[in-house]
Amino acid sequence: MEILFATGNEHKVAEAAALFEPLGHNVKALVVDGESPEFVEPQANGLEEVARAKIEQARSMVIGTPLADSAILVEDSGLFIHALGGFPGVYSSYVERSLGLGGVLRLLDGSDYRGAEYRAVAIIDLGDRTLRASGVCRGGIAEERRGDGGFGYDPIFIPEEGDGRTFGQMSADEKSALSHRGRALKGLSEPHKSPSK
Ligand code: ITT
Repeated sequence: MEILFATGNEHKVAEAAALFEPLGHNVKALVVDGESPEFVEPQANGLEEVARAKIEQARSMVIGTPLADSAILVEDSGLFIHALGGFPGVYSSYVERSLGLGGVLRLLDGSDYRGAEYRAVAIIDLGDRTLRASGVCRGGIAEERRGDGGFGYDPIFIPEEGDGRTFGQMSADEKSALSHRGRALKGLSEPHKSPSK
C-alpha cells in the first residue's frame, strides 16, 4: 500500500518509512500542489485532538485530486517533562524552535527530578475506515546534549529501556524499537495486537 504521511517534518517520514517498508508499504510525504501541508493546529489540551484535526484537514486537502484514494497518515507527538507539569507537551514543536534544547535544559538546571516521556498519537485514514494508535516512551532528560542523531529533543532524551545513551546517540533502528512513534505506528500495522487506547 502507498501511505501518504501528512507532515512537514521529514524526520517523521523517514522513521515511518523505515518501519513500514519492511512490511511492504511505501511511505511518502503528502505533497499537494507542490507544497507539504500546513496545518492549523487547534489550541488543544491533548495530542488526540490535534491528530484528529490534522487528519480532517489532510483528507480535505486531497479531495478532488489524484491522491483522493490514497491512505493518509498523520501523527501528533510531544515531549512531556514531569517536573514542568507536562510542558512542553502539545507545544513541543514551538518550544523547540523558540527556547531550543539549551533553554529546556536551563529550566531543569540543578534539578534531580528529570523524568519525562515522549507520546505520540497516529491516525491512518484508509478511505473506508480510520485506525488510531498511540505510543509512549518513558525516560528522562539528560544533564547535557549528547549525540546528533534523530531530531528535536533526541540529544537530551534518555529512554528508560535503553542503556543510558540518548536517542541522539542511537541508530535509527535502535530509536524506533523503543520510541513513542515506533510504538504508535506498530499499533497501526498490528491493530489486533495493540488495541488503541
Ligand atoms: P507536523 O505537525 O507537520 O507533523 P511537527 O514536527 O510540527 O510536524 P508535531 O506538531 O507533532 O510535529 O510536534 C512534535 C514535536 O515534538 C517535534 O517537532 C519535536 O519538537 C518533538 N518530538 C516529537 N517526537 C520526537 C522525536 O521522536 N524526537 C525528538 N523530538 C520529538
